[in-house]
Amino acid sequence: NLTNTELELVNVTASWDEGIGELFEKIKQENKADDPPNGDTGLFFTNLYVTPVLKNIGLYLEKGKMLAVAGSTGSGKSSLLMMILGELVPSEGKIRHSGRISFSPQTSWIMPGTIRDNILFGLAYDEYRYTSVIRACQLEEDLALLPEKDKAPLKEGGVTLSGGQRARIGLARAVYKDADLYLLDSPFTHLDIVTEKEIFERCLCKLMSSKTRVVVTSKLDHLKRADKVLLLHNGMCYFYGSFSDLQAQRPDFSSLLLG
Ligand code: TTP
Repeated sequence: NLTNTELELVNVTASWDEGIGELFEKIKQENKADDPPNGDTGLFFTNLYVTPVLKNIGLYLEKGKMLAVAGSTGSGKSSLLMMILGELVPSEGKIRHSGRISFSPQTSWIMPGTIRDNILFGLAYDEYRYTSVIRACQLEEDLALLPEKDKAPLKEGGVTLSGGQRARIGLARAVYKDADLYLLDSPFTHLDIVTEKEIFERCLCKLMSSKTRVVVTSKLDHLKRADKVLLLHNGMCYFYGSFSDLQAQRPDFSSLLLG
């Protein structure tokens, strides 16, 4: 029943090597190869061994809840978002979500145009919505310092953004868009600790409180505030559940968040 569930993944496995699953099935049928060794979800055939980027991941997220996806570098966090987006097709398992997705990539791209154009990104200007997003993403002060405010042109001859400004414009764009599911890939890169804390509170927790959110972040404070935590390790689910269960079941978990 998906009525109150916005996102569901059932035993999902995926590899970036395109079509390798089909290839394996073909080879396996032709050669009657054995199944992979015990408990190993890799595709195994003599010299062909492909390690999936995500292995047997299962989760569900209710409408309006926040899932924090944590794990060391290369553990598959971005790949998980790409898979929910449909960019990475699972070789096994099922993914279900009920609607429109707004995605903010790890590195947000800026198109030629004004700051406002870059936030609206083709959508109609709604003053209340726009102002709320600008405030929640801490962009008010940045804009106040520019003579042309949010009409300042970016790129050629225009304002050069700092990494943090770019990140916040990317986040503002994703939040401004109305969607059923928000996928935010490391939205706090390039931000100092104070700004990160403010934006997490004001934007992700308050402004987006009724939204279904999947946020890639390994910050302890964020994991504590999220409704669910998925901790990935080498593409596998090391833990999935509430933060209190994480502390109880995986007391050593913080060692996985450092890298
Ligand atoms: P990621 O999914 O990018 O891992 P991550 O998001 O946990 O890492 P980071 O915190 O550093 O951002 O990468 C997992 C593996 O998948 C890695 O070997 C690179 C590979 N990969 C691709 O081949 N293509 C892609 O588009 C992505 C996103 C990852």
